[in-house]
Amino acid sequence: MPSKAKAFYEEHGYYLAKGVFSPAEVAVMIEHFMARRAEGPKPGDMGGDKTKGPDDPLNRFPRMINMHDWDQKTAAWEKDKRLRGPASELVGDDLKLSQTMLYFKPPGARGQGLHQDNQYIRKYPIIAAWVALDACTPDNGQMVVVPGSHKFGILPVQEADPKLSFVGGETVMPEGAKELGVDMDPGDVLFFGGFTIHGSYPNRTKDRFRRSFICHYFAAHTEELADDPNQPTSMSGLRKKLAATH
Ligand SMILES: O=C(O)CCC(=O)C(=O)O
Repeated sequence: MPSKAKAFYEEHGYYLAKGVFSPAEVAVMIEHFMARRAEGPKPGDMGGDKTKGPDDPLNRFPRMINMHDWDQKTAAWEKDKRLRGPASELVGDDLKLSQTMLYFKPPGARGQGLHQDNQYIRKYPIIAAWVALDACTPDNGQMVVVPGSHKFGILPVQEADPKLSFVGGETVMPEGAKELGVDMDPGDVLFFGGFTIHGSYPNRTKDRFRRSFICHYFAAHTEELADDPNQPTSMSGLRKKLAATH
């Protein structure tokens, strides 16, 4: 990894590594995960609006989580030195796996409201390695980051717009936050930290998936994040607050 990468990551909260996986490797991943998806439901699947059935594309292609528990290929891929090596250097510590995920994001699928991963995972530091399996552009709901947002620490959460986001919460944007869409080619990897605001908008294409294989790692030495019930900074805290007030 170039030595400038760590300085960039520390300044901006993310780092884009180009061409980490070859087109042939990406093709193997796509074929593998499409076949596993076609097998039927898997533990922890997260789909779309259940009332819409197959009309919500995310019910046909739900997000997979923690495939490494039941899929040997995922268990090997999350250990790939090209993911773990830079992630460890960027976070400045050894790593432990937190979770693996596969977003299929088919044509017409909603995105995920902009958030910080530490709003879900309450230990820090953590780092994500987000592997693009398709070309990612504004049209198909590329990743969006808010450069420098990691410097704000953990931020409050609010309800997300259900027309745009398949999950219910999002970050309350800090003053002056500027979003940046990240163009990626298949095989590129986006590394970002647990405080970095990121997410994505819907896939507005008719025929292009935006698939991504994602590994989240804990640093070996983590601290717990506390929450404030009056102004939650966690998704679970937001859910509790909404249940009490709705
Ligand atoms: O792929 C997306 O749209 C969001 C992914 C995400 O939030 C993550 O990897 O932490």
